[in-house]
Formats: sequence, C-alpha cells, structure tokens
Amino acid sequence: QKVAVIGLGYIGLPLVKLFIHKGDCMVYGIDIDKHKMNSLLHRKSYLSDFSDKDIQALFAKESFQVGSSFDVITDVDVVIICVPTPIDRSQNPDLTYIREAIRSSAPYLHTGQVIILESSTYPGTTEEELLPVIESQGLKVGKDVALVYSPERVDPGQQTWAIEKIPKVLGGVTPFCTQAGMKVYETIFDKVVAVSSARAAEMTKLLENSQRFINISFMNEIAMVCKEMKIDVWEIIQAAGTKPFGFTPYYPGPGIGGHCIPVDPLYLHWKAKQQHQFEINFISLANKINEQMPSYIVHLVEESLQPMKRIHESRIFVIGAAFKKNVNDYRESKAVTIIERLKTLGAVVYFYDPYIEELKLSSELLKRSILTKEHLQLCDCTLILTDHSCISYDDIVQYSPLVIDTRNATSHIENKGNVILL
Ligand code: SAJ
Repeated sequence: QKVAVIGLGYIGLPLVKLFIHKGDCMVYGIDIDKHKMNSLLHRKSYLSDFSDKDIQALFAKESFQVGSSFDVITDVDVVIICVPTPIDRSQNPDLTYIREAIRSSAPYLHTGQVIILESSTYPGTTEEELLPVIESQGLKVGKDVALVYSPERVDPGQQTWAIEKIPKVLGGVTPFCTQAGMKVYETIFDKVVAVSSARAAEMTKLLENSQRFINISFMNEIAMVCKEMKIDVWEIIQAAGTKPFGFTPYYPGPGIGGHCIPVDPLYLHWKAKQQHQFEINFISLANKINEQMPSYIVHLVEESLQPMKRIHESRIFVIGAAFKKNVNDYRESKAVTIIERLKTLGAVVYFYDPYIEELKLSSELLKRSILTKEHLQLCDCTLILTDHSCISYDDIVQYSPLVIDTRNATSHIENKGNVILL
C-alpha cells in the first residue's frame, strides 16, 4: 500500500522507517519545515536516536519520497498525521498544526482512503476537527473513507523498546473505521489493540501520560518535604522500591519537560473544563508543582552558595539542558527556565550539553561552553540538570567547588562532600 506521513519528527520518521522496512510500502513524507527537508535531502539526521545511516537506509529502496506539497495524497491509500500538538503561552491546546495538516490534505482525499491522526490530543479532536473537513469534500466517514485515531508511543532516547514492539492502540470513528485502521497497522506492529472509538483511543494516551505527570510531580513534592526533614529522598525511593509490588519508582528532578508529559495532561484538563466544566484537580495540582520547580531549584542554588557568594556575583556551570537524558531536545525543558532565572538574578551562567550546541533564550543565543576542569574550577557551583549518560560525573565532583545534583547523577561516587542533592 502507499502511505503519506505528514510530520517527519520523532514520531513520523520512525513510522516511515517501519512502513518502508517492515511494511514494504511506498511512503511519501510531507513536512513544511525547511530545515527538516534540507537535512533529509542531504541524508542527514536531525533526531538524536536516528543516525545519518538510518536516514540513508530510508532512501535506499527507492520507496521513500519527501516534499512539502500535499498533492501526493491523491496517490496514497493511507494518510497519517503526526504533527506537533503544543500548548500556547496560556497553557491552552494549540491545534494549529492539526488544522493546517487536514486542511492542506482535504482537496486530495478520495474514496477508499484511511485517514489516521497520531498526534496526542484531547478526546473529541478526531471527530470535531478532522471529520467535518473530510466530509466537506463530499466524503462520508465510515463509508467512503475511514477515520482513525492511534496514539504514538515512541519513547525518545531509549533503545530497549523498538517502536514495533510497543502495542499500538487505535480507535475508529465507526467500527468500519476501526477495522480499516487495524489492517493498516497489523502489518507493521507486533500487537494492535483496538478500542471502541477514536475518543477512547485519544483518552488512552492522555491517561498514560497524565498518570506519569502526576506521579513525577508528587515525587517532586516529596523531594521538597524530604529536604525540609533532612531526609535523602533518593535513599527512600530506593528503599520503597524494595517492595516487590505496589510501589512504582518515579524520580524527582528540576521539573518535568518535553512535549509529551507536561503537555498532554493539560489538553485533557482544558477539555474537561471547557466542555464539561469539570476540574481535574490532580492535573492542576501536578502542573502547579511542576511550574514551581524552577524557582525551587534557583532557591536551592542561592541557599547553597551562601554565605560564600551572593547569586548576583556568582558563576554557575549548568550541566545538561535537554529535557531528559540522552536526547537533543530542549522543548519545555525546565533547564532553560532555570538558566534564564539565574541570569535574571545576575549570575554568570555557562552550560554544557553534549547534544545541544546552543540554547535559544528569550533574549539571546547561549552557546555551549567546553567542559574542562579549569572551567569547573573557575565557577562557584556546577548545577546538574540533565543526567546524560556520556558525562563523567567523577570529574565534575572532583573539580567543582560545589555541585548541586538534581538528578542523583553522582550517586555512584563515594566521597562527595561538595555535592548537594535535590
Ligand atoms: N522525569 C522525571 N522523573 C522521572 C521520569 C521522568 O523527572 O521519574 C522527567 C524527565 O526528565 C523529563 C520528563 O519527566 O523531563 C518526561 O520524561 P519521560 O521519561 O516521560 O520522557 P518523554 O517525555 O519522552 O516521555 C515518553 C512518553 N512516550 C510517549 O508519549 C509515547 C511517555 O509516555 C513514556 O512513558 C516515556 O517516554 C517513557 O516511558 O520513558
């Protein structure tokens, strides 16, 4: 079958790879981002867990074409939309990308096609945003075309679970649609899990990520109270983890980042409130705590520097800016917020992240510094915000006057009198 994948990001590209290598399909990749198009034309990767070789392999079989125009949709059997679903400045859902994708596709849709939305979004989006646009073309959903929602479950940065091994949930707007969706994915995913509707599939994804968001935020709150009580939160999480059942370890950190976990729950919260006047208290509280974390970390730095140094006369070396370890993505990363806050307080801030060369801050581009022992010795404190596996934390502890470790990255080091843990 021929497939169009709209959105060639960390979801779209792994999907393209599966359809080409496993599904033996002809795939048309569509993306409006010139930078991505340019990278692909030069066979270069822009994703941390996709090598240039992986990109070359996509084109090797002559069954992958990329472009920015949507007219190729005329030739395909399946259209899969994997565009971003961010939140805007007031933390409300921003469906611009989804609306643009379906509007640009609409003129080329025809009978017999399967249209699938993969972007994480609130229950009702598929029926409210895609169905009317498709039917405005004179196509009856559930008869002429199938309309399906199937959440992505890619986990950037970890290689243990290959995407095809992760069960694929999907739900159609009608049973006919669900059947059509299963036929598309059965060829490339080991396990396909059909639920009763598109909105059930939308809700499945939001439940997964909301639970994760709430649990991590809870751990951050526990970390704060442990600090007050002079208890090592990392020690008690490990001890609680010895219980063979009933306790799932989550870990504190500088705040939950990325474009999934801190974002998806806000889509659910918004919809519940907007449409059903229902306040999901756990999500609003988890969000409140998450938004507090950068101030908490900055306050911890201020406190740890005193009485040697006041924050406005200090030099701080931040280790790790990505939203989580071993990825190159700093979207929604609390490290950016923390760096901006420290600079606003007058500190001189350097950063090192092996995956990120420069940070776009609100008023400047902060270039990566080199990680040398001299640099560490020159700074008043080293602040570990992301625990990338490839960094030597032994050197950081050895050469930094003071280390503030928000990820327990120094846990394996014995004598670390100069380390303060979150
Ligand atoms: N984080 C903590 N403490 C934890 C776990 C994570 O502070 O115990 C932070 C991370 O540092 C990061 C944020 O939370 O800033 C999100 O981390 P994540 O591990 O959840 O990574 P994501 O955002 O890439 O989440 C993806 C999600 N996958 C999909 O949405 C398909 C999520 O559903 C997965 O549960 C997650 O990977 C995973 O399992 O690692």
